[in-house]
Amino acid sequence: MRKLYILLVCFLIGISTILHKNNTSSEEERLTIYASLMEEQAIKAVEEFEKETGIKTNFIRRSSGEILEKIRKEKENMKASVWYGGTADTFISAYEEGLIEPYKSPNSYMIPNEYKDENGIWTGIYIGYLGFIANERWLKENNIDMPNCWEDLLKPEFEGNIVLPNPSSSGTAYTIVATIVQLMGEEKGLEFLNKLDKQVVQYTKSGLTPGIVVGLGEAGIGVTFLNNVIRYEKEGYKNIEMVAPKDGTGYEIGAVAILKDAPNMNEAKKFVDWSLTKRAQELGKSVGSYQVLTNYKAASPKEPEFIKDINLIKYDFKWAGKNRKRLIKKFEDMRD
Ligand code: S7P
Repeated sequence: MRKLYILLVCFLIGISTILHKNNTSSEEERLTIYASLMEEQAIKAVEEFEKETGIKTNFIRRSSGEILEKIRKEKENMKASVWYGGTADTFISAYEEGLIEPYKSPNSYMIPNEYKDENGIWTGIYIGYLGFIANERWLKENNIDMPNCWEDLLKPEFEGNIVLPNPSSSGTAYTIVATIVQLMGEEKGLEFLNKLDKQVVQYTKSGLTPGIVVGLGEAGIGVTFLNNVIRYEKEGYKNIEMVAPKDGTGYEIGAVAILKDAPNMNEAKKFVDWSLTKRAQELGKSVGSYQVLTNYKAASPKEPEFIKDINLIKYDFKWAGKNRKRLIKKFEDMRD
């Protein structure tokens, strides 16, 4: 009887080891992607990538700053292999902390130099421009003019009516901070952000949210990437309008990169190669993403054509990436 009992225990241990191994290997076979672009765009991308290559994937969508925080924690045991979408300066900060494995894709020749890092730390897949979104009905009801420049946001009529994303979590928000500091200088820029803070009714986790809050009429004014406003208009928010600040605005390059010591390195490289192709970049349009595309062969959506009239600053991505931690700390300290 005792022998039988021991045999049964051994049998059960054997079965559970086999099951565990199977689970682990099927998890390892999946390419894990952290995405900082829109959820719908990430879904579409992984579906098409799987169809074209047969490589199985998992993905998690989080704001750029949240992904940075996540990979910091996972540094000793990297769980994901690719970071797909989100603001390039956050990728630069990640590289500075040893979290990115540089990779120069054979397809990066299709991406102009100004949209990629020369050493392959990150490669650009799209471009988005910062601007204001306003609720037209709110402006009319309160007889207020659309703000046209950053200083306008400090007008008394906007007090308690502005919604911004939070730079600790959102790449969009950090683009706002870095734009203001590059435009006004550090001291004046932080002074401006301090004054602006007094006007803000809500800081959101993601840069996508201010547009929705304004569209719903819960706040009068928001700051976001203008491609999101185009999307919300198309989704049926009828009372919104947008403008890029006349005194100059910043922009994002949405990037892709491989994480340091990541599992499935070969598959990760295949994903990066794929994400730079004309076909992969053009998928965004089909799910409501209206960024300008970086592949010179790809047809960008026609909606953001107004950008030719935007007063763009010469946004310094390297500087922004290297100063991210320091500037966000200053911003947080200032708000305490
Ligand atoms: O996909 C739309 C988009 O606006 O989302 C990304 C942006 O980083 C929003 O995420 P955050 O929460 O990090 O601000 C942009 O890269 C992209 O254009």
